[in-house]
Amino acid sequence: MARTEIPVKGMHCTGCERTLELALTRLDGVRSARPDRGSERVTVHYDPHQVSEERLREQIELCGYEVLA
Ligand SMILES: [Cu+2]
Repeated sequence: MARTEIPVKGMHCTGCERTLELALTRLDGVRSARPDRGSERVTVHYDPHQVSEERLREQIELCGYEVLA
């Protein structure tokens, strides 16, 4: 299991956080996703054999949020 903190711009409310949590945990291999709009980060625990960090970032962008760096 791997852990990453992805910097995300554009989360404005609990609805945004919920949207990203659901979109990420829908992916195979994602155990948990914890968006935090205060620190503008999403912490994800995932199995790198099942899903890549690149795929996690893509999923966030598909929801309309900007992934930084
Ligand atoms: Cu929102």
